[in-house]
Parts: sequence; structure tokens; C-alpha cells
Amino acid sequence: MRRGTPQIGAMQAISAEEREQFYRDGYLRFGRVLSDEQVARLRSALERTIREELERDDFSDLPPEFAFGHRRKGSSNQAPRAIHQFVNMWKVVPEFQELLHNQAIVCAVGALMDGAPVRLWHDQVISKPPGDNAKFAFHHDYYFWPLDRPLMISCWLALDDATPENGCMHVIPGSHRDPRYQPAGCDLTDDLHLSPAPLGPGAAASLYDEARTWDADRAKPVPLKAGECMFHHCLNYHMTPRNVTDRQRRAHVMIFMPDGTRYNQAQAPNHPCTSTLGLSDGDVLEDPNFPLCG
Ligand SMILES: O=C(O)CCC(=O)C(=O)O
Repeated sequence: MRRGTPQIGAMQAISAEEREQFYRDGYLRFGRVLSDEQVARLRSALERTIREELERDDFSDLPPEFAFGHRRKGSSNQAPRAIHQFVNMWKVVPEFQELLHNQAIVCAVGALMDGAPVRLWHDQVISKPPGDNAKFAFHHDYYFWPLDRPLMISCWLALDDATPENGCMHVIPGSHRDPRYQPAGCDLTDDLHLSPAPLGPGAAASLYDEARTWDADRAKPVPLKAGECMFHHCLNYHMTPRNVTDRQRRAHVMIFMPDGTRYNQAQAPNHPCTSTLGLSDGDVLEDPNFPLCG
């Protein structure tokens, strides 16, 4: 199992080769960060959460963003979904909140961010239940986030074995640096991760719409065993194909940002994690909604 080394310092948590690979390819298959017992505990916490939510009539004590991306009791929209989301699990389920202190994950992200203090932008469980899922088309994540700089790093943590057949992550290596994939004005220098330049609000890249029609064979699959994780850069293009098996495909995704990241509404005006917070452009995202991790 990968171990963080906070007492030695975040820079030790990832090798120079891994760091180089992450910034060259825009993703990194990192390895095992949870034991089988920890995975089983998270799965049963998720099952409990889903069960409890389906029995509820009053949702007023849940954060508003938690409703986004899945169906509740009595929901009129029964259309199939590409993915089912449970946003900000950390606010609702203690077993998932513990992951914000997983040293292997947080120290590796801190090292990838050159030792910056690391905050959570949000987390979510994403699942593709058998028979109720579809292809989740190619995209990069930054396009959907109202944040001032493209410096976010996601940790995609498998809660089930993830394979091409049940919809594992598929990435286009290097797309985070390729101008054809990125909005005009995006700074793609070698120091991308240090670049302070904001992107044009919501501007789609030349390949953005076309890429949404592509199939998984245009990309590299990243199969993972339950308890293993990968990291991906917020400008990296990725997709997940339909789960055509009778197996679950659940993942927990934590999205980290360097401390000091600011709100930029025009980039994504209606994001469920910020739309009720009354933020103004330039506000720094901080506690309690965006906690420091470690
Ligand atoms: O898990 C999935 O199916 C999609 C994940 C994804 O797009 C992401 O983590 O950015």
C-alpha cells in the first residue's frame, strides 16, 4: 500500500518520475491507497446513505448540492443517466470525510502541487449501476468549474474493480497541453501548474464538441482494482464508456485545489457547490465549505 510521509514532507510522497509522468500525460495511475477492509467500509457506508436518502421525506439538513446528479424518492425524472452522482459525501458521511485525511492521497497531491496546502473543491461518489448508465462523453473538468486557475487535480478512487467493460476511466494522454483541446488564451507552458492566467470564461476549445462524439477507442483505458486510485489534471480529456456488465462500478472522486484558489463565476455560473454561497468574483474559497486536507 502507498504511504504518505507527512513527517518527512509532502515532496517525498511521489517520485520524480511519477511527477514528470503526471505533467506530461495529464494523469497518473498511482496504485493502492486503501485496504480491502477500508473499501468494504466505504461501500457499506454508501449503501446505507442511499438507503436512508430513499426513505427520507425531509432533506433540509442535507447540503443543497447533495441532491445533484441522482434520483430521490418521488423524483419525476426517471430518464437513464450516464452517471449517478452523490456530491459532497464528505459533508454527509463520516466514513467518506475520513478520506480527506488519507495521507497517501493528500501528500501525493500536495507534492504534485509543489507543496502547496491542498483544499478540497468538492468530492463525489460517481457510479454506473448495471442497466442504468450510459457513455459519459469526453470532456475536461475545468470547463464546468467556476474557479480562477486550471490547477485542480482529481483523485479517482475505485470502490469496485474498474475495467473497460464496466466503465473505467479512459484518458487522452497529453490533451491537457494540446492547444486543440483547450480554450483560447489558455496558458500551456511547461509551468502550466504554476500559471496564474485565468481562462476565457466558458470558452470551448476547437475539439470540444467533436470530442464529445468520440468513442472510447480514441483513448487509453485506466483499469484499477478496488482500493487503487489515479490522479487526473483538470484540463485532461477523459470519458467513461457504458457499463455493459452486471457488476457495479462505483468510484469516489476527490477534487483538490491549491490553497488560494478564487471564485470566477463566469467560467461556470450555476455550479451546485457554489450557487447558494453568495460568492463574488475573486473571493478565495476557504473553510468551512472547502476544507484544508491532510
Ligand atoms: O467516473 C466517471 O464515470 C466519470 C469521472 C469523471 O469524469 C471525473 O472524475 O472527472
